[in-house]
Amino acid sequence: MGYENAWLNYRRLQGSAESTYFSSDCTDSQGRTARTAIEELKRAAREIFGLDMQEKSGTQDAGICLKLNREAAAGEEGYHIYEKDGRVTVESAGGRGLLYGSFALIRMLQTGRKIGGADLTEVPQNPIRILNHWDNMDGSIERGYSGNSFFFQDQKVLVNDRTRAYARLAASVGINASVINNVNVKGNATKLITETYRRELQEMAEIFADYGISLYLSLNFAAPMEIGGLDSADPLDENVREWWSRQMEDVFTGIPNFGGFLVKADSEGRPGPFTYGRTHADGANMLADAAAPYNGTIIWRCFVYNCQQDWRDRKTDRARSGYDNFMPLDGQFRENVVLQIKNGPMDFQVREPVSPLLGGLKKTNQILEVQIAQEYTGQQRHVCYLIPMFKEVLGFHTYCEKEKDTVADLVIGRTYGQTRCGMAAVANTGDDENWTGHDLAAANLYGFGRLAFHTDLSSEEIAGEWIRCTFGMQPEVVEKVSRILMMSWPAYEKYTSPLGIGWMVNPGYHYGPNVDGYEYDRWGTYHRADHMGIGVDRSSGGTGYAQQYHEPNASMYEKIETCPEELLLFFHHVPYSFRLKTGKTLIQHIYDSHFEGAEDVEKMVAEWESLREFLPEKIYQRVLARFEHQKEHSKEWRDQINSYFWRKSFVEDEKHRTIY
Ligand code: GCW
Repeated sequence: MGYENAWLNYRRLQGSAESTYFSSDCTDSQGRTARTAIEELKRAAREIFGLDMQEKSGTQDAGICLKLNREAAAGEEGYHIYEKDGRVTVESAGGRGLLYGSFALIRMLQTGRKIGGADLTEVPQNPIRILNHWDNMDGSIERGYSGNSFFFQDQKVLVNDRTRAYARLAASVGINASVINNVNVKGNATKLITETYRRELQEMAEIFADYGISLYLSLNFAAPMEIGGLDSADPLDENVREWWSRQMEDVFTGIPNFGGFLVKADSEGRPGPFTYGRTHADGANMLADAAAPYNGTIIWRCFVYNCQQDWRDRKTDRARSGYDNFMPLDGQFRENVVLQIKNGPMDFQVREPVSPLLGGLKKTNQILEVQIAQEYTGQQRHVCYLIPMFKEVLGFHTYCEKEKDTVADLVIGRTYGQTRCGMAAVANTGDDENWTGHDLAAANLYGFGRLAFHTDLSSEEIAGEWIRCTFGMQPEVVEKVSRILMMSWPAYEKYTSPLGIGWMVNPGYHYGPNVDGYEYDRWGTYHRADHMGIGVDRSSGGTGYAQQYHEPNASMYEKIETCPEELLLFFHHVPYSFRLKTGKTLIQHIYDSHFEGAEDVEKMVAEWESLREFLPEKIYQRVLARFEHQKEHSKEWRDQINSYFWRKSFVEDEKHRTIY
């Protein structure tokens, strides 16, 4: 199946003064990413200006010059773009910087920014900017809503022109690392570290390297037993350590530009160090010692919780588990271990508090893990632009230090000076021709890359860039699609939540309303609604989760009066009669927000319908079809949740609307 160019949709610019720069280019770098950059500029010259760009040798007077300067202040991945006397220079200390700078130069054209007089320096803030693909060897994708995998099919690794197209898309927004297989490593995926798939992975790694992307793999902690013939995977067992050392040497020397491994252990049935009474530090450090000779990185996920919980038990709290498991290990991990921490303590719900591990850990490398695969946020059948959520997380003050205490400070490495840290996104891609299922979901993939590169960018700026690159610069399109994106996350929260309650979904699928879907399950996913009220008491009198935060956050969450209202029911069990700051009772807020959410979808659809004349009919119709579904489905959410709480509380809707 073919694929489209997503935001690299270079469209003709008639009679633009900028075309003078794109008549010729030159570079003094022989590196592969500089070569890639030159090819990209030529493609832009051709597709945007219809020009056949001439390459000049060295740094002669060309329209565009990619200048490698090892002393450049922008560093290896940063770039300085400056225009003088009719020629524009992209300067960097490294090949990745020249590539990112070239994409940035082209983005200036796509977004209508003038090149003349330009003087722009950008240095990526997050050292690691990584995509996690939960792709399986059979070609399926766990929590994938955009078709099948383009990395695997029928137990084989795929390397083809789509591999290069993927690397080009990722690099265009500054992604520098990618994990191609599911963290739930099963069956043949365990063998990805062996000779079985070596040739294809070498080919893929070479293509990734052309775009400055390091290939990573998810590994199976039980591999020594499953493919190594050992009878243990105990990280303190000498034979196991030996085995991993040999494996790591084989992989790191066999696959060029290989970055390291992502590990999900002792979680949801995956094997790990707990099996042997060892800690996660024992497990991670064993792998880190084996990878250290190659400067390999071990990314260890903190998504660990006791998934055997009894729903009757009100003391066990899944939200506590990340902190309880990993805080005692702070400072025990090797320098080449990075803990990957989900933005919230539960599991990518439409709204969660920031994980207290972020700001809790002071002596451990950290990566923030967010999910752009919309597992719980509409599965790319509902539009839900998540960058505003990520901005809230990044801007959250953890009070771990007197200053530089935000999540952004921590994962950028500004707080404690780490360099092995950054941001990860569970990817929303697949082999659909538009890459992301819903055309508007590409804004989350684009946005994650741009935000990881530059956490100070606003959600609106990112949306505006993406819209112009994807749909062109027609003002009405830019204005209305931006309005749709910016209202979509709040709308989704209104008709599927309220106030920090998640999990009201069909078990397993995580789609569609089912208020009690997870209420009696073993996963710790409860709302505890009764005829008087709803919510989970996580204050000291309840599970005590609120106390895992630094002051003043702990005290803020501890009390109903000071708890931020958007998380009120995550931290407290609240009577339906409770009056919110709006003066509304909680139950009236539940009714109102669900009616409003469904109305918001009607507004988004109307905005989109008014753009028909400005959009390619195929894309217009493709998005409209999803909007039609979202319109009906948001009403289903509204009516099921409102009816549930009307029947539980028997409190009339003050506006006497139809509730069933
Ligand atoms: O969100 C949950 C998903 C699982 C996923 C797990 C994880 C890859 O339901 O499908 O497994 O979290 O993050 O490991």
